[in-house]
Parts: sequence; C-alpha cells; structure tokens
Amino acid sequence: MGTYLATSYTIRDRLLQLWNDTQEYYKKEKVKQVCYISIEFLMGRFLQNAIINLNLEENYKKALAGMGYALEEIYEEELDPALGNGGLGRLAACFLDTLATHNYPAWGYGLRYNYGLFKQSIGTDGEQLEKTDIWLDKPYPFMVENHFIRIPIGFCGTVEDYVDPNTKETKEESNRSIWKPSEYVIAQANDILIPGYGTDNTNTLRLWSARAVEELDFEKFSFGDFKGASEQRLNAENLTNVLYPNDNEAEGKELRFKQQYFLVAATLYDIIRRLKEQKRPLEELPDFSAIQLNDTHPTLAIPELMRILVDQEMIEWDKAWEITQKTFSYTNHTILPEALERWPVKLITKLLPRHMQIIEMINWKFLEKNSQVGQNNKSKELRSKLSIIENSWDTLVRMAWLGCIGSHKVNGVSPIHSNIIKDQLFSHFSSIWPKKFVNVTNGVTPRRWLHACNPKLSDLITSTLESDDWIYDLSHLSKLREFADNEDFQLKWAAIKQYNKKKLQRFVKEQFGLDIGVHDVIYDVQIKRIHEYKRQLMNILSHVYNYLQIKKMTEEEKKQLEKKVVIIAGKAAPGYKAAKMIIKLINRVSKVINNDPEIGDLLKVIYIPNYSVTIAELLIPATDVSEHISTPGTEASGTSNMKFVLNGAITLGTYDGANLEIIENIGEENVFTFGIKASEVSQVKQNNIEKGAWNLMPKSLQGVLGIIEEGKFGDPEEFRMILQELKGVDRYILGNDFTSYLQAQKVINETWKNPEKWWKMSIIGCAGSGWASSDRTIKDYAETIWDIKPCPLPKIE
Ligand code: 26M
Repeated sequence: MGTYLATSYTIRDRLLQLWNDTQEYYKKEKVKQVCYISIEFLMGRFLQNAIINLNLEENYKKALAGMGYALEEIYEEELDPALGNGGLGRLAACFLDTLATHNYPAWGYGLRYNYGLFKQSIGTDGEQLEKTDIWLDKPYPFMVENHFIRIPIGFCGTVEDYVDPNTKETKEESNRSIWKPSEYVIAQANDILIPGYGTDNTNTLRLWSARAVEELDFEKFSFGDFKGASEQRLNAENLTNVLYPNDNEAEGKELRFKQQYFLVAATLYDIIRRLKEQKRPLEELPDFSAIQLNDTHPTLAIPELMRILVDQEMIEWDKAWEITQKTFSYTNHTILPEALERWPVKLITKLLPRHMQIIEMINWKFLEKNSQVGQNNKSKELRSKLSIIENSWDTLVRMAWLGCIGSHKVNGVSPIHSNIIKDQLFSHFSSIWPKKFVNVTNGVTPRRWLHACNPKLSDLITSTLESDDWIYDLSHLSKLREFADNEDFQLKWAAIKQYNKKKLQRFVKEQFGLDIGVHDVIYDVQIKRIHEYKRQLMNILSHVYNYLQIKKMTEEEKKQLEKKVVIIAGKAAPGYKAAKMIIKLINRVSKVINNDPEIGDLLKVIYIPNYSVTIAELLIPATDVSEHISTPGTEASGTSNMKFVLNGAITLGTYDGANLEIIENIGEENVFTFGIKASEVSQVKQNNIEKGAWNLMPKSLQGVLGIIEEGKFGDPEEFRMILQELKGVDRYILGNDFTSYLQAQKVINETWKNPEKWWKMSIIGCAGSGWASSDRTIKDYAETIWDIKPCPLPKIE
C-alpha cells in the first residue's frame, strides 16, 4: 500500500500543476466549454491510465524496479471505484478521457457516492449475494476535496408571489416567484483531475458530496431560518450515500429524485459562478458553456436554470427559455419503457414546489404553441402525446419529454437507436422539430481499451504501422487490413491472444481453482449487466443444449468437437428477480457441466463474480468470441462490443445497436450474426401472444426446458418465473432466435478449425474499428451539438 500511495502522490503532484495551468489558460482564453452532467461516472482504475497519458510508464517502471518494485503489481493495489452501473457511466468516463486528450475545455459533473455499486459474490446455491462497497474506507489519492467550493442546495418549503417593488408588477406578468426552501444541504466539490494522452491539458471531473448545513458559514449565505438544522444532519449526508443499483429501470424513490436535483443544482450554481467570475452576463451562458444531459437523470437542470434566470436574475421568461434551450442538449440511452423516468407531480410539488410550477408553465406554453386546444378526439390525443404531464395511474412528469422540449438537440447513441427515437418514441416531437433529433454513435477510448489493457497488441500494431499515431487517431488502424492475410502477422496476432488467454487462465485457477485449457480452446465471453433483454438466458440455455448433445456422443464424435470455455459475468439489480434467477441458473448449470467427467474439457461454463472495469480489462483481450445477443431494437448501442472487436475478438451478435455498425464497417462475413431483424420483432411478438410461445418453440429449446423442469439443476420451482415467461409470452423472443443461435455457434466451431480464416476475421475486425473510438464520437458532439473547439495549452519550450 505504501509504495502504491507514494507513487500515486507523485502523479497527483504533477497533475495538480498541469491542472492549474490548464484552468488558468481556459479562463484567459475565454473559450467555450462543455459540461457533461451524469449521475454516473464509471472511471476504472486511475494510476496506470495517468502514467500512460503522461508518457511516464517506462520511467516509472525503471525507477521502481531500481527500488525492487514491479509497477504492474503496484497497479493491482488500486481500488476500482464503482460509481456507475454499466454502459452509461462507462461511456461518460471514456468521454472524459477523449475530451482531455483532444484538448477540449470540458468538465464532468457527477456525484461522489459514499458507497459504489454493491459488491457481488455467489452463494453456495449459486445465488447473487450483495455487500456494501465502502470504497472511501481506503485512501484514494486522485480525488481532492475542494474547500472553496461548497454550495447550499434547497429543498421543500414554499413559493411566494413576487411583486416588483418599483412597478408593482405581479407574478402574472413577470412569471417571477420567490422560492423559500425549508431545508438545505451543502454540496461539497470533490475534484478528480483528468489527464489527456500526450498533452498537458488536464480537465476536471467534479463530484458532489452532501454535507450537513451547520458546517456552513451561515452569514455568508443569508437564507434565513436554519432552525432544526441539526435534525437534518443525518438526512443531509444520506443524500449521496449510495448509488442506485438499477440499470435500465427507473426507480421511483424520493431519495433518488433528491440526488438528481442535488446534482444539477450544485452544477448549475458552479457553472454560473464561473461565468460571473469572467464578468459576463447570463445572456452569454450558451456561448460560455454547452451542457450535455446524460440521459434524463439530470433533466431537472432545465427548470432549475429557468428558476435561476427568471426568479433570481430577473430575465424575461421568453429570453430565459431561449437561453435554456440553447444551452442544453440531451442524450437518450434507452427506449425500454420501464427505464423512462416519470416522477409523480405530488412528489415534485413537495420537494421542489417552484420547479413544479415552472415545469407546468413550460408545458403550458409549449402546448399552446404546438397543439390547438380543441374538443375533438384528435387534438386531445395529440395534446396528451405531447404533454410533459401524463395522466395515468398517477399524474406524472415525463422526464424525457422535458429533456426534448428544453434542449436544442436530442441524440440517440447508434443509428438504429436514433431512428427508433425519431420515428417511434419521439415521433410527435420530431415532426415539430425535424432537425432537433440527431445520431451520435457511441465510442470507447482506445487508450484504456487497447493500448493500456492489451500492451502486447498495442506494441504489435505500433511496430507494424511504424507509428503510434493510431492511439489518438484510431482511423489509422485501417492500414492493418493489408496484413490480414499475412502469415507471419497472423502468427504474431494469434500468439498475443494466446498470451492474454494464459493470463486469464491463471486468474481462473487462482480465483476458482478451476483448470481451463488455452490451446485450441475457444474463449466465448458475455459480460454485461444481467437483463432479460440482453438474453444471457439464451446463452446458458444453448449450453445446456450443447451439454445434452455431448452426453449423447460417442468418443469418436467427441474427438471432432471444438473445446469451449464459456464465460459470463455481470451484476443483477438487487430487486430484479428474473435477472437474479438467471445468475442462479448459470451457476447451477456451470456446476453440473464442469463436474461431469463425460464432458471433460470439451465445455466449461464459468461465471465470474463482481464484474468491474478492472475485470473487463482482463477479459476483453483474452476473448475469442464475444456475445452481444440482445433482442433487436432493445440495446441502444452497447459499447463493450466495440472494445472486443478492437482487441481481436469476433462478434457473435444480433442485428441490434452498434452491432450493426460493426457489421457495416467490417463486413457481415467477418461477424457471426444470427436472428431476426428489428423490423420483424413485433410480428413475432404478436404470434407469441396469439399462439403461445411454447407452441412456437423449437424442439431443441423445449427439450432444454424439460430437463430443467426435471430438476437437473436443482428445484425447478427456483426458476419458475423465467420458465413461465419463456413458455408464455417470451417477450424477448428467445424461442424464435434459438435455432439460428445454435446454427451460428456451429459456424463458429467450423471457422475455428480454419485458423487462417479465423485470424483474418479477427484482424479485419480490429482494422475496421477506427470509427469506434470515442475521439470520433466527441468530435461529432463538438461539431454538431456543442460548438466547441480544442484549446491546447501552449507548449513550454
Ligand atoms: C434511472 C433511474 C433510477 C435508477 C437508475 C437509473 C438508471 C441508471 C443507469 C437508468 C439507466 C442507467 O443506465 C442505462 C444504460 O447504461 N444504458 C446503456 O447506455 C449505453 C451507453 O449509451 C448503451 O451502450 C447501452 O446500450 C445502454 O443500455
């Protein structure tokens, strides 16, 4: 620990200097910046990334070796902060790396949760167990509390009419009111310095933590009554205690709502403070900063900015609205209905009474302008479609609607997803504002996801291309295509995969005491949050089928088989019963298969617990086949699919999300595709409903379900819910895709027998992945949405 800390502090020192210089320079240049607000930032470990970005890895290696330490071992001592659930939070982290690397003036704003995503372990029955992740127990040198930045955030209270002392103008004319919150919590800034690769520019990720109000200098903020503040103390600190563990499911908890407001209120205060520091008027906000809302979680920023502009800064409503729309843009990451946030009007009225009024006003003005009030059904229908406020089981605020209406641009994260947004989810808005809806395809940082996690492959690419330019311009990878058939290159390429697989093999042995082969074994990996739409269930059921097939084979037939290690990892939201059952089933199946002497090393199924960014960095470089098998139309993009192709894994995938971009860029002949297209989904679902999924299910899958029901993997009651779903409606159409999934596996096994073909596909995949860099993504955002330009620190000669 000591060496790790000492090493880290030397890096932090350097970063602090660069960071100071960068921030001074941005201020001096008065450049437009982007602020990326996200309820999650899944950063991964810091030290290696920082050392690489500062181009100090060789120096540190040598210096530490001189003292008897191995740098790699020091890296392993670092904790991995889990301040995000999955794709959305990790995307935000990739963006920060790119923004710094390409010298964009940028800020990340998020929350410093006391407890990150729960730690997962697997119980003796194969079930998921959860433990609190108390990450702040250990020192974390890369985050510094900024003592100068403490901001009071109000909640609840009352709203009073505003009467202008001079004109006697009332609320009706001015739209102005005065909010008097009854509770305050302090937002404390904690800064993580973000180094870029090969540049001195160092940006800020500012994470807010909640503190009780007594610690504040009361006089400085004259907010009046602080009676009862002591009772609020515990409440206050509770606010940023825990990251909600749901991924792609909206959780209607009051505390979650408070977190969201706390994040945006502190952030806007901070942005406006920095604008005022430059002595610029609020009218200039859109030229000072673009603000990107990462999903709907920070959309309360829209009414919050309106409140500041109208109530506090005395700006006319229409002018304020223009500023607001110009400033914000919103990214949608999901179309799953259960993930679209809708908050009860009652709850908002209680916690943020003034904001509720503002939301109603925004809605009213919008509807006045865009839909005729008529009594006929058609105009009523249009109004209820457009309205931010929904009347269903309760009166609810649709946060995605608020995001659309309050932003100048709304983007999806892959072409198919953006089309679904434009033509289905928000079709009523896109006919009003056809230009508002755009696509910005996701990307991943090649620094962490190739250069750092797969150093041998990185070296091979650099020596082959005779340049390391690809590290910050990934389009250079296309030149690898010439080498796809080159025997010598293929051998080197394959040897690196072998090396990475050995590393994983050692890990599996150490962690689970399990022996897995490396030579001539296909490593087939599916790692992501466990969710029905991602179809881990289809994966495990296919291997139950394969297992049963092997059991029927003669020794001769078995000799013809390809060996496979199936690896699955990912957490289930603690309240998501079906997902937890899937984990249990995977572990039960794994136990049976791995312990069956008739199977030997032909098939192994391994569930790796407590999946994290760090585990991904180990698994991705070691993968031969990576699975991205969501039901078409459900996975907005996926980003690990990109990381895998970059590292030479071949995709086994459906026609969904960014898989389609992979197919388009490297050719379908280099991807193992299967299943139906998104356009066919509704028909299949309809059939399932009308005829019953069981009746349409292939015999192969019926047989597998039969075996589970016989109790082969324990009491079938434990899996009843997921079995019933499959036999009943089968919402994610596993039954329909099962046969072609098995067929794709056959094709994989056949292809594996032909190494030249295999490695050619693998190389072409990597060569065709230049587009998958988050550098390309950020350039798209910067040019089409944010209107910001790089601002590199001048080099000191
Ligand atoms: C919302 C409300 C309450 C509690 C939790 C949430 C919530 C948290 C995370 C909802 C969704 C969250 O993440 C969704 C997510 O990760 N979406 C993924 O975003 C990736 C980046 O764009 C895409 O690649 C994935 O396809 C998409 O599933």
